[in-house]
Amino acid sequence: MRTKRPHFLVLVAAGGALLALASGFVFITNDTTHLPLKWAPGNIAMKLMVDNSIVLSDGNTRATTLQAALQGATRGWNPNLGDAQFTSTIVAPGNGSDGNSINEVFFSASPYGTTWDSNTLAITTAWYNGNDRVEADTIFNTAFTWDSYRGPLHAGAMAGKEDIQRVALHEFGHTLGLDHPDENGQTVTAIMNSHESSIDSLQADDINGAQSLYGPPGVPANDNFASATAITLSGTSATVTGYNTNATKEAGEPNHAGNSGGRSVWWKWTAPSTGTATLTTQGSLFDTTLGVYTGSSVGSLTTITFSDDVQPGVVQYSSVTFSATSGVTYYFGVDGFNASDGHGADCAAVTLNLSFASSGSTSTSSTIPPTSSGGGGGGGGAPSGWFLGALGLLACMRRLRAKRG
Ligand SMILES: [Ca+2]
Ligand SMILES: [Ca+2]
Ligand SMILES: [Zn+2]
Repeated sequence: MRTKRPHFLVLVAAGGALLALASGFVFITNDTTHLPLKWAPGNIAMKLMVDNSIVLSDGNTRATTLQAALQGATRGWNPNLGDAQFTSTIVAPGNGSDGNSINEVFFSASPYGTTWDSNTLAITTAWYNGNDRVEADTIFNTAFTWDSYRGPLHAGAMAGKEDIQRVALHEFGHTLGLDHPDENGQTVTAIMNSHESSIDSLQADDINGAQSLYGPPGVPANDNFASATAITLSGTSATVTGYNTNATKEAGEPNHAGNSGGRSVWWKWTAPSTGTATLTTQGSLFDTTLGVYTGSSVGSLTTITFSDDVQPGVVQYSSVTFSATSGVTYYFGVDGFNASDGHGADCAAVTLNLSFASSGSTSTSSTIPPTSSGGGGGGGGAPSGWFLGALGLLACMRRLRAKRG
């Protein structure tokens, strides 16, 4: 079902297995699955319905400064994204349409018939289908005087002028799926903070956030079974992270959890003794599948166990418990669920959590209950470790408030 978000629910990484992702960045999420809303791999086409003739202070037009924010080799989002790329088309200035499956950027005095909050510079809409973003329009507020420049905000000749490019970098971060760190309990230097500032370019936290959704450029090192990354326990547990963006499925590779998948990555672990191992993908940012195998080549594996969703369609991470034998190497394949919607397997940052309880010298055949994954928050049926909070109506970048007396 195609849905327009009535408001944003956002999550922050909180404790336990999520620590590896606990930076400032936060995501726009699906209310049911609590997973980030992101674009399927491929191009994100943007229609720039803005002026392309008047030259601004930095030599750009409105259209080309927006293109620099989207695609610029040094300043734009594209060079940082692994499996998605913005494309853009410049057309005559005009007004977009809400819900037409076209990503439109334009200036308006009344965004889709609503009244601007006086401090709001721009907004970005969010339509989604499942965990997939399907439309994002960005609208700039014509109540402000717009230019394009670098450096300090409103300084010198730029007094009273807003910088289109830094606001665009922020809004296109919303397009990608990022929300406001500062309004979600995070203190970090980021273009994604809710107020404009002298920050005029993407910061490390912004890039880390986007790459957790779209991966860094390139193919993950543990794409192939033969290149599985070894896991070493620290005490009785280990948490490892990676990406399955731009990963592939090999010839002869099994379907993990019975799903065709298509973007698998691999880890391996040799049991230090005989006991019970519990493995989950909790903290991964997409709908995972997980398989545990033994064997020496991808085409002749023995399946030990597998998992798709902890709660189908709701809690979409995977969890298995299996009996491990001392000295045996187990292979863990993590793939994305392939919903056969033409986008292939889901993909983003992977978190894999392993815990192990040795049965020791007094081993019996009794089953040791799986240990619960760490993490705070969580009440009311929400998956442990995810923290939810509510925000206002639309993603926006607000103007600095007037100086207090
Ligand atoms: Ca539209
Ligand atoms: Ca693979
Ligand atoms: Zn914003």
